Amino acid sequence: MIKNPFFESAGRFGSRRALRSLQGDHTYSDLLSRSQTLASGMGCLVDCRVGDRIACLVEPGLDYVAAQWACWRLGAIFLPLSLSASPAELEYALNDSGAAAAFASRSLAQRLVQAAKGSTPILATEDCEGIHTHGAVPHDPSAGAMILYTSGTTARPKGVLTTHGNIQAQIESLVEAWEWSPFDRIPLFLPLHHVHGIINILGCALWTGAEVDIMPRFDVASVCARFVAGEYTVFMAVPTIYSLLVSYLESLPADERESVTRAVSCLRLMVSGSAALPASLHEKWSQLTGQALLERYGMTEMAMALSNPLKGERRPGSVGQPLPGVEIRLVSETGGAVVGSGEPGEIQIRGRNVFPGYWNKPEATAASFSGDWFRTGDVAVLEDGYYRILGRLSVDIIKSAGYKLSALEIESVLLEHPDIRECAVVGIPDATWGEIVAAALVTQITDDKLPCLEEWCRLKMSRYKIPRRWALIENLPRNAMGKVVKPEVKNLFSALAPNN
Ligand code: MCA
Ligand code: AMP
Repeated sequence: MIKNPFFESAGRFGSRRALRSLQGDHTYSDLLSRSQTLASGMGCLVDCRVGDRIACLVEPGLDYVAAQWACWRLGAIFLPLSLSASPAELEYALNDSGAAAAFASRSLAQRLVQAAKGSTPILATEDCEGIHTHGAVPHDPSAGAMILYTSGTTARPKGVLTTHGNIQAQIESLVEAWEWSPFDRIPLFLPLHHVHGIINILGCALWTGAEVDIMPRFDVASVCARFVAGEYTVFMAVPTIYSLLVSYLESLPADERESVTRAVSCLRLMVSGSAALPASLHEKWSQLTGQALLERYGMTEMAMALSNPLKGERRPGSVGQPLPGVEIRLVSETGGAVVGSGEPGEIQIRGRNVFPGYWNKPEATAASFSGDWFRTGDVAVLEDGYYRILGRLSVDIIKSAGYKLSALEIESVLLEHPDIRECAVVGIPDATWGEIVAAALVTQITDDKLPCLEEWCRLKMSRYKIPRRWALIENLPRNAMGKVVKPEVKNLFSALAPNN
């Protein structure tokens, strides 16, 4: 019987340390046995069938990995929920995925109970100590493995389904390109409901027998202290984090700064991705640390597609070349023809890394493919053998702190507020956050009541989606067809003083 490659390699790495976390250190054998226990417990508590979706709201650490592997042992689809999701967002994910059950750390279970409103059984991972021996499910590369929710050009997020075969292709491509080894040690502070944390960091590390230092959140001072202690060989983060690191380093006395930058210069690889890395930040980081950041480009629907080389020129402002196993073409936005070097076109991707479709959304799936090519909605140009991202086809997609946000989704939530008549949400450029969410409102809410509106937003959406800038206006700028002119909305914010 074919076994999941994760369990096979974990078996080989046995007593090597896999995770370090606030809960202690855990070996690969610990991961295997805890995932076996959770699978037994889950199998005991719910009648789980192959292909069932199991939602998990679990803090980063042993139980997160064990829950992922337990789902796979049962043949279920792992659905990691966001720790920062609002009750409404959790409810949407449970309902849209039709989750058979949801597992949570005991401290988080109450959030799920509220969100599920009795329609999904909620179980605490701590209660999964069952003795039920589930039948071993053969590993099927074409079977669903994971669903991640992504915000896009629709008002509601879509579930991106990936198969075991996709995950294997995504990880093997990165392990080869970036030469992962069992001697690598990497910190993990990114959220574990997105590909960057799940595949690029946790997945690649555990696939190769490396060590992951799990932190509950990004804390710039602790990360720098660990650099100095020589704890890492590899580092991966979003551009916002490099920007926060630069500000922190610049605030340190010269001798302390020097000890951090010297330590950073010893890492074998530092990667940036999830959003555009400004060339100025790339250059600043090189000046400070001597490290040339490796920028890569990816998307939830296919994980990583393009990367600057491990060996060779890492060009600031560019995302490099296709990763192993990934095919790419650029297609003209107007004529639909494949364009050549030097001409801009939509990035389209083909390969075993590309997902089969959105969960239960055949129309959205059909619209996102052209034959077997996945249409990313991002526009790029090929220059001297390197791809450079120019922007996105949709003005309604915002990238803030590495999170992909949908302006339409935020607008539809704001419109649920009884005092908001009309609204338009845009992303405005920001040196630290990439873009900041800004909302123009036609409303009777006054400036002094904006903190109450922000409180209301917290119940409805993740903190990272809440607008940071507000413009209270009489009418939204519209064209002759009555459509809101988003570039004009953006301009409103350059004319206004910041609210906070
Ligand atoms: C936080 N703040 C913000 C934002 N977020 N301000 C503007 N815009 C924002 N988006 C402010 C808060 O108001 C607060 O300010 C201060 O920053 C600290 O907030 P906090 O929530 O504590 O921030 P944090 O926890 O330090 O988070 C920053 C972060 C986080 C670590 C950069 O946003 C993060 O983990 N981002 C990465 C997301 C990610 O992994 N994306 C990958 C998905 P004040 O103190 O004044 O109140 S994309 C993907 O997976 C694809 C496949 C790919 O290509 O990788
Ligand atoms: P997500 O769906 O959250 O996985 O975000 C994917 C999107 O992030 C892509 O479609 C791009 O718009 C953006 N992205 C990822 N990496 C980069 C990068 N290096 N440069 C510019 N945009 C990026």
